[in-house]
Amino acid sequence: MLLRSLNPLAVARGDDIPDAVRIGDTRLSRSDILGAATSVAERVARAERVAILATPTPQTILAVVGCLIAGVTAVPVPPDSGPAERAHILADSGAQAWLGDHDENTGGLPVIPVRMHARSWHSYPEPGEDSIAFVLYTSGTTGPPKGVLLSRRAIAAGIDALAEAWEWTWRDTLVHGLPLFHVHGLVLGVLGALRIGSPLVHTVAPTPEAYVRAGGSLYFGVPTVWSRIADDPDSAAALAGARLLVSGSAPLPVPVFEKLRALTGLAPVERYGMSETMLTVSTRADGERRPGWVGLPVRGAQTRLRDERGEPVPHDGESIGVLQVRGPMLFDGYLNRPEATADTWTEDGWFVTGDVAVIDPDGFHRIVGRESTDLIKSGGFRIGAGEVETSLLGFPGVREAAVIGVPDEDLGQRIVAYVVGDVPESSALIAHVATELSVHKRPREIRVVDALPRNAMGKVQKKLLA
Ligand code: MLC
Ligand code: AMP
Repeated sequence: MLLRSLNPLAVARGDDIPDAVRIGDTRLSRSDILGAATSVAERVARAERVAILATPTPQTILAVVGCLIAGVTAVPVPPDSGPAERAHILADSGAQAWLGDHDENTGGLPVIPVRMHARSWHSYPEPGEDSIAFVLYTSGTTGPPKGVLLSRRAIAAGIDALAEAWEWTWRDTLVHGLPLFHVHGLVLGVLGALRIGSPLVHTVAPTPEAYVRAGGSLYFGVPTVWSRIADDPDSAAALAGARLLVSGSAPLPVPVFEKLRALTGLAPVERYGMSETMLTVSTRADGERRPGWVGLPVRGAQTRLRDERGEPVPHDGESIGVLQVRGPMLFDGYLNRPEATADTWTEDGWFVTGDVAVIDPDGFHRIVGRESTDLIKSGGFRIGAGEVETSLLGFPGVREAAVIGVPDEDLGQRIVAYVVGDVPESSALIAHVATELSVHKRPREIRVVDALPRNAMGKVQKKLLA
């Protein structure tokens, strides 16, 4: 029973863990986390949903764990989100309080500070496994981000399946420096470590030097992080003593895989996931690691390919289809969006990922790309073209805007905006998006054009822009 609990502190080992979490200069033992997070729980327990300013700090971890202990749904808010994005997240989620520091964009919510040194030892009953642990906001092709509802059951199943695939135990020290408002850095990267009982070193920023200094056995990164490490041979060589280097959230380029293998002697483990599905496919610690391929369905997950008419696509290693998945780690729908939720499920109960893939006869998966060009992955962040276009159109003088992702060595894809209108300076337009939405959603380049290519129906033909 204890092991099935999502109360991440109810791990298999009963003893304290001295450095359960190191983040920046702060070290927290398991009992520090339990005492301080339970004190948070006491102050939020009467709320249903609370927003958490998800800075890469110990306070964020205590706030999240406090919500899990109390059975309150947590809504992580990206710390660099601008007024438009933040207002949307707060209004759409219906958060009743703001856990974290005061700032000018707390939407009038009561602010509950997270006190590092407060302690409570009250014991809360384990909430039901169907209760919603998180609303995670993620971009769609159009419109503002949607709130993904993740249950305790989904999170526990997702973490346990990966622990099995990666042979992840309390003997590992996990290292990463990823943002604390997504599945990768927060759900897997913090709750995974706490549930399994493996100490976590969060490096605040995912730089090569910080990864080396941390001296762990299990490392998480998005491909941009691995590509920067591969370009820094001394840092890469210093990771040779690790057990597993895990890459995900975007495709790991084959040359980066090969460079890492040459410099560290370790072939990276690649895995595939989504905010909506946790991680469903991965290469295994004890299995083949094939460059450019993401491996096999994890325990409990199933996958299949369908063509545009919904017909089966053979798993022959060559035929391309849209990947559909199912399993206990999937989300419970988008908050307040029954139609969008229904659109992503087939009648027979599979989730349509929107990713195009190939499956070989041994069940190995290769992700070929996204079905829609309007979902961009830049530095591992998912960004909807529509959201950025709406922001650009709000800038005085901009009459039309079309946003695409173009290949980029460092970021995987780089956001480029084509704009029609009287635009003063590109930098003003870039800063407008960076401050209104969030910094990683800003175009890296603005191209002012006389007209956008449109088809007979008037629809912008983005393929011609690329
Ligand atoms: C630059 N900056 C600006 C700016 N231009 N700020 C405001 N306005 C402007 N116009 C500042 C930034 O604030 C930042 O400052 C600095 O410049 C660098 O910004 P950047 O170039 O955007 O960041 P960079 O260092 O390149 O980031 C790379 C990265 C990041 C890899 C660290 O992309 C990242 O953290 N990616 C992780 C994404 C992730 O976790 N995805 C998981 C999704 S879950 P400062 O001060 O901050 O340095 C998922 C499921 C699954 O996908 O499968 O896992
Ligand atoms: P997000 O919602 O931010 O979790 O983004 C999910 C998307 O990231 C997926 O739909 C994929 O397009 C992409 N993705 C995640 N992991 C991988 C991977 N290993 N290879 C290729 N794409 C990936």
